[in-house]
Amino acid sequence: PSAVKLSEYRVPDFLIDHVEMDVVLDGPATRVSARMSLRRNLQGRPDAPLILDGDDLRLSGPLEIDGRALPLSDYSVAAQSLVIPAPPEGPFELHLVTALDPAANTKLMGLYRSSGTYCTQCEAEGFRRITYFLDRPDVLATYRVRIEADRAEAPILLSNGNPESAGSIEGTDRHFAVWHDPFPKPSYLFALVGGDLAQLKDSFRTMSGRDVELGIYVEHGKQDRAGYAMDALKRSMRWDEEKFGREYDLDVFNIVAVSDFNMGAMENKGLNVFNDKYVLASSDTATDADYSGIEAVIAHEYFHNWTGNRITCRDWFQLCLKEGLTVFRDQEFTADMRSRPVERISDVRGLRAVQFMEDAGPFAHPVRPESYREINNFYTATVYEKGAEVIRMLKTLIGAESFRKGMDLYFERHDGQAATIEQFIACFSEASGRNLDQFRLWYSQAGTPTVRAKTSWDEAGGTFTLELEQAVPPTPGQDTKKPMVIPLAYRLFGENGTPLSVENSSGDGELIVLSDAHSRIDWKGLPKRPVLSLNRGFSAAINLQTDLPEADRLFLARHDDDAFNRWQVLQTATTEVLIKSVHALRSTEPMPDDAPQIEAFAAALAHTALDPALLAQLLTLPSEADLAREIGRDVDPDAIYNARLRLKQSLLAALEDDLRARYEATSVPAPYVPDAAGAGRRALRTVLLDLLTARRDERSAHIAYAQFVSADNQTDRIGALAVLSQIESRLREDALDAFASRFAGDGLVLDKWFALQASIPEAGTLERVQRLMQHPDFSLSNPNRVRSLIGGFASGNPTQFTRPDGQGFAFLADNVVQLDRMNPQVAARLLGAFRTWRALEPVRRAEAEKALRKIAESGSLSADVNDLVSRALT
Ligand code: DPP
Ligand code: ZN
Repeated sequence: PSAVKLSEYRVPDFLIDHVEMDVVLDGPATRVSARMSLRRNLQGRPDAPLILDGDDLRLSGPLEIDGRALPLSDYSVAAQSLVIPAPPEGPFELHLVTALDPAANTKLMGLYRSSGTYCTQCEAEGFRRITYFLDRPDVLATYRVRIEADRAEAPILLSNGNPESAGSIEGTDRHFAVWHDPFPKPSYLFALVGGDLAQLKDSFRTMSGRDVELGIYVEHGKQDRAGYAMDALKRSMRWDEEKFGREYDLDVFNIVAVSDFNMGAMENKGLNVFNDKYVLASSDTATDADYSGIEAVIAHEYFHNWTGNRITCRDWFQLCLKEGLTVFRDQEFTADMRSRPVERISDVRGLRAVQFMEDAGPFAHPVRPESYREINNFYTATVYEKGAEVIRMLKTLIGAESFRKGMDLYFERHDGQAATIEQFIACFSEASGRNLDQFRLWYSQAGTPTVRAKTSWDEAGGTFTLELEQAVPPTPGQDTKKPMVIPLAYRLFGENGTPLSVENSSGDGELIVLSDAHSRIDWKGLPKRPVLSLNRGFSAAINLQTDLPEADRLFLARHDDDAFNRWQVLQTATTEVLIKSVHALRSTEPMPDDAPQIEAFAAALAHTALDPALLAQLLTLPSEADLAREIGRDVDPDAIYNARLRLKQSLLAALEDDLRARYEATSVPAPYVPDAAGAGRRALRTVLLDLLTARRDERSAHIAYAQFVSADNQTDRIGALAVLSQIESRLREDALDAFASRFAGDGLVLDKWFALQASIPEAGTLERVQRLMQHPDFSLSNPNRVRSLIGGFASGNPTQFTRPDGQGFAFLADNVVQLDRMNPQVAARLLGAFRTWRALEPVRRAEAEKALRKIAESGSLSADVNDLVSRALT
């Protein structure tokens, strides 16, 4: 398909104000009747024909306009569109009926069945697979939806909005329910569910005293796993009132968990549909990471009610308007619910591991792209996570007070509208009185800016000087870049770690706003050279290169009152040592001295007052992906793997007694509580276990196995199994077997088991993965299983996916081609593993290219896969 361009946006020629739908759920004979109240848009082209979008649709019966059948000569219909060249001039009602077979819908877009439950997914362009429509986010309509189904098969019938009526259909086993959504919404927020589901009920009283009924619907027998999600929902509702003044607006809020879902969850108005991974949790089945994932995704989808639904996007180029902002909001929520510094560290780890990689490779694109061939491929870390960083930088730049004023203005001014980034930013320039034109480059320029910082000290004048230099690397389609607005939070420390309060020459308090390519800042009248802590809390989403002397680093590791930067200093130092080791392993250079790392780790371990969650972060080495990104070119994943293992082994050799003592002191007493404090201690325990077993020998296997068998919760169990699975041993296979029989039939739990095995850094893993594809609990039609096993191998196993013989790449290529016929979105997602293929050393790079070419040449590909493969190869 040809590219859609932002510059070619045109307002719709027609508008739809209201839709009456009647959906008869009846297996392969499912029918959808839609009556749309249409009118010409006075802003549109006066003589334009009416063109409705469709995708794979079949019309059942004639088209009617205002109750009269339209002659066949007056319209043309195809699977992808319905055209009425000369519709009535005044407002009219168009009625059409489509015939659907939801069970045959393997793309999981539109109306489909998941374990028998009828459900929908319409973002971005799924509604056009249900009926012909103006399926674009700037066409907002109210909906009344009648759903009819067999009562035994689908006792639960849900749609958006408030319930209006329900009843039996006399003389049959069937029943119906009618839902009305009074808030105009774009079609991508439409949802409908019909099935036999269990319900968890609760209620919430809003800030103005209205009672809202809350419901979470899950498979029968799983109600007791939905309690945490319900609790997270109520906390989200309260938090949005307190922090953003946002109140919920319908009488009911429902969440339905389904097991086959392309994404994490979907924010349909009043009826969120979730991947069950982000709803179901119990101490026996879910890890702390699962619990915090549930908390974050429940909050994220709920927050969309205002940022996404009440104010939506004008077009899909503006996706970050709702996603970046809503990720920012859910990250703030998590920071308030848990530990702020720990949340920041883990968000930044995630940003660097995925978004920075994306920004540095063939898939790089601006936070607001300007062209796309398949919008599904733009639900990316750049739109979501970098989009959130842009909001955070905006807040840092204008201050919390102006930021809140700007948000209030945005809600007030654009409620009920489909808005743009320009309109959003205008609210903040008005609220702050600041010109944000240059700031908007964050939306249009791709690539991660690099900032080089050089410090100097003039003893005689008592002047400390910081010279800054920024550059944004070229990215596909953008060869040259302009300087960005980069907000750098900083603090100067004097002796003993006391913060110094001295004005800098740019005068912005403890904030430097770098907006030129070069800049120089002076601090005058200082008695001694201060120590600079820069980009505190990762205030700007950049690559920062500093020339901090070793002594300053040690000082900051000890005294910085910004926990993020304390972590960063240690990460940077460890990264440097590991990169030197990688070079040494690939040459005849001597191995670097890791004594400073050992000393730093020892100091962290000795710091008993430290939050265990923070200590866990401090003791976690930069990941293989982090190191590959820092190395940037000619990457050898085996050398990276060995360098990390070697450093862990020297840490163990030097600190074994301390590590063991701390490990033994860190057990968390039962019963399991999924709170931040317990999660932090458990995270630390597994990080320590990983270090304690770094010799990877039989004794190591026994230590990990002991934690595995004694665990009374899934976090400790899977933590131990993850460590054990890296050690080639009989015990590993015993533990894996025990886990599989304990959780047989529970796909969600077995996903962890699939992913762990897929990540084993051994030559036999590819065969193991192929064997596991035959496992009775694996299925290519379930996106979660595919992501765990195949995605786990491609994205979680750097040494085996990139095997120099090319078999890892070829395996992925074959599966992408096969999956593409069933579910293009899931197939395309897997290609993310190729985002860094060009940075590999030549042998692996050639094999990666071969695999990509094989996909490209394999015939009829979906738009999704075709788009990514051709971008990867450009
Ligand atoms: N809009 C969904 C979300 O990010 C994804 N389709 O919440
Ligand atoms: Zn979202």
